[in-house]
Amino acid sequence: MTSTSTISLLPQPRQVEVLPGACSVRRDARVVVHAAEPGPGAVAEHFVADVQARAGVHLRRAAEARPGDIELRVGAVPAFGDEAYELLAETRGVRLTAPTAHGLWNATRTLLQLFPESADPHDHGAPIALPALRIVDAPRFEWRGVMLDVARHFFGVDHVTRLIEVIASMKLNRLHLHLTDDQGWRLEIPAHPDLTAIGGASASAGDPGGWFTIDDWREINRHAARHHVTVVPEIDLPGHTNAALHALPWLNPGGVAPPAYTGSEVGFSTLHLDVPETRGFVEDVIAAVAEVSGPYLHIGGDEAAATDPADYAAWVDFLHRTVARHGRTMVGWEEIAPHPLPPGTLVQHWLRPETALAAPPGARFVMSPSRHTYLDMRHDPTDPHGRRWAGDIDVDTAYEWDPAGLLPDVDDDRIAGVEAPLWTERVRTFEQVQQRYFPRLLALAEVGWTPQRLRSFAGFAPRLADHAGRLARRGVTVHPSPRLQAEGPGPA
Ligand code: TNX
Repeated sequence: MTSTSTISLLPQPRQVEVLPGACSVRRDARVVVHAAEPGPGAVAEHFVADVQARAGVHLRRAAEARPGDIELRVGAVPAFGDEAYELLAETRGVRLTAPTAHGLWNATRTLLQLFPESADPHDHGAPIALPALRIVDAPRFEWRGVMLDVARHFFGVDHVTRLIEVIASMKLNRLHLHLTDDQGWRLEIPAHPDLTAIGGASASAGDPGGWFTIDDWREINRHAARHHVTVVPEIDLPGHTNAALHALPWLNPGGVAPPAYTGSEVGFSTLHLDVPETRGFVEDVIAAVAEVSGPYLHIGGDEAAATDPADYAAWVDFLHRTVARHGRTMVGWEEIAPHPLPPGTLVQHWLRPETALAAPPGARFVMSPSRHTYLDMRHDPTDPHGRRWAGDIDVDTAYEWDPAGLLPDVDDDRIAGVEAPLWTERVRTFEQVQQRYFPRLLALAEVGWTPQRLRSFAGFAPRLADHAGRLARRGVTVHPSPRLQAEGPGPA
């Protein structure tokens, strides 16, 4: 009989009950979907491709289950929310149940983690052995995010789609792309082609720029949707706007454009509400982004030190009205908090709890405390690439915090979730992007998913070492944290 300690799932599910016997999936098992809607069918299709890639086994699809099959059912489960699921692996087959396609997706991610990594693709006879168990699971938070700053250094569609695949395997479900900053503008806005043609050409350290066309953007959003990840576009306003001011001289008082910026200072640029073209420009941008994006629109709002404080209040008012006109939920960095905001606005906490806490009662929080989630920080003193202003963040520091503990008197229902930002002033290659994310995103995935009472670093460490190794074997670059080596076999 299997014991729970040999089962290595990450993030840790709410309930895992080991059942007697064993579950084996025959190589002629079929994947059966009981649902008329396309969502569950697409999850099954994806799962078939994942099993092929993982174990070299081609499972077929079927409409009626027989013993030994893997069934996906849409139905109620004894856990809360849209993303909940139940996974039953027994001698007579595997059954996944969830109220939504997203829940079934989560169930298939868990099931894939139960598959042996070493299933021999040439062994056509032997069934694949899984532990027999029942899992009932649901996430603590709905927002489990990763941010990539593509403005300081640009990373293209291939890199972003690969990142989506990796984060989705650990049930992270938001990808926030920081699309604009002083150093570059990275999303085509059809009404203003110079924004990208000129504003997209530069990057930090004088490195090459780049940008997403609208077609690229649609492709990223489609790829993300297939992986049950929601893309959150950020247009940083009114500060962090040198690239726009550089590209479009008429946004500047006096009409003279500043030069392109390739340094690492912040807080020196601003758009101007008293330049008559500014509002129309921002409306064009928000309309264009809303048209090709999902339910959220992040308007930045951080570090607007060059914006007159009275103007800043007018900016927040203008931005939330504009975003609401397009039916989107506004997200902004915590600096927007001390201003009137419509209910449902998401305030992203990063630096000062007291600033975030000034938010009106209807606002909710995305927790990105720099001390635990800023992945541009060094892992540890052996890490040559990281920054230091928020302290070293090794994987234990990334793990050992409670999102509900940081804002006094705010409880879980006002916390939408967690997000780890990666600022890229000094991150020049996709290899370095991965090295900054991993293994720390494995910690974030569990912070966002697993209830606090079920979490301890001691319980996490062996699973961390195991899953960091799995990532490395999939070709993902993982920083060789001392915490991995201390706990057993880490990445090769
Ligand atoms: C703060 S966090 C910033 C970014 C920088 C980052 C560097 C936030 C909202 N703004 O503009 O890139 O620090 O660590």
